[in-house]
Amino acid sequence: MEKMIEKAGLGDLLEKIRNGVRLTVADGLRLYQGDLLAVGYLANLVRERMNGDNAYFIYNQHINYSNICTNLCKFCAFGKESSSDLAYEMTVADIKKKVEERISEPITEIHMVGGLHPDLPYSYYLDALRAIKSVRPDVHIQAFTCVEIAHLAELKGASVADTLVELREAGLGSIPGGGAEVFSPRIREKTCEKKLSGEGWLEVAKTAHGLGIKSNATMLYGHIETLEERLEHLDMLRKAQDETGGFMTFIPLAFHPKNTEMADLSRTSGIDDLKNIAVARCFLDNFPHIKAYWVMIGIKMAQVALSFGADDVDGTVKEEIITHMAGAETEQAMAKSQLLAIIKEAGRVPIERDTLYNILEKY
Ligand code: V47
Repeated sequence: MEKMIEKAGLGDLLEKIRNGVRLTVADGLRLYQGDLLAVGYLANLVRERMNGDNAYFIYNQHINYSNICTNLCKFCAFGKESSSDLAYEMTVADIKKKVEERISEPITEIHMVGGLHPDLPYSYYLDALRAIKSVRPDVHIQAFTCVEIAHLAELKGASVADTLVELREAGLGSIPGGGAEVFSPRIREKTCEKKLSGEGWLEVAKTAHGLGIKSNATMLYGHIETLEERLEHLDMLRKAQDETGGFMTFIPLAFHPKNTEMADLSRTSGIDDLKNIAVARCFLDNFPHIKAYWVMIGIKMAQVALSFGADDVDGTVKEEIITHMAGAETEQAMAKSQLLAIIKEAGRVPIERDTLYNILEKY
């Protein structure tokens, strides 16, 4: 194996990784450009050092309360204008019903995000959290991306910190990683000019961390971003994590072009999907977990990713909408038995976790 790494010209990075030396942005670029198996081997070293053979999953439910959105990002097939035939919005009673419908299942997390709705009042979001908790008092609610949190603070007319404190009192447990896209102003200008800036996204995340609220981070790759812009994004995340330690997981999100304004682009390749996992694992030395989100890269690729740096495959999900509107051909839900089977076949130990990575059951 080491000969293969040498042959791939990555011997010095093997040394760095073995000695726990932080990789530079230039090192990260070489990994993106390097041989897949060599990069995967390096990522696996880090993965096994940090997480052993553990492969985490969660029994969760996704609720997308509304797709009505004022940002209308070019890469998104989910967001709609309120006048669109495809626009929808759930009432708080609808949200409650969604939770009640699956009350017999051992769900430990509700993942709830939506568009930036122009009219819903601030009270709606508090009521939605309270309604979920009224049905499932013990469930962990991971809700509202940093972009939504900034919007809610504006609606409330208060600081992000005060808004987060109130949301937490209403039931918010942690913040999902969406809305990060690619932090580069060039990419934001071209694909999501109305969206909160990269700095703004990081400020919300750091404010949450300061209050003890954990969060995740994502990167939407495979559209018009350069490798340098990916590394710049990862570097900004790594610096923020050095400051707060509040990120749990990094999730690379594979761009799905169908039904978006960027539909002329191709879907990501298998090699790029694995490289994004592997480079992230090597570069983000201060992120405890790297998630291979099976909804976006497919269950087969997520399984292989467990040998390329990933230690988490997300979970049962159920009723995923955002990626499926953009042409995903994966299932919209996964049975726990299937998750167990694919993890075991990959030679890893399936660990059912809660949102904060407390171990619920080892299989
Ligand atoms: O913010 C939008 C992305 C995100 C497309 O934190 C697209 O554990 C691909 O962030 N093709 C929402 N991606 C999903 C998300 C997420 C999912 C699962 C787990 C977690 C977590 C976070 O999806 C959006 C955006 O970046 N997205 N459109 C598209 N066409």
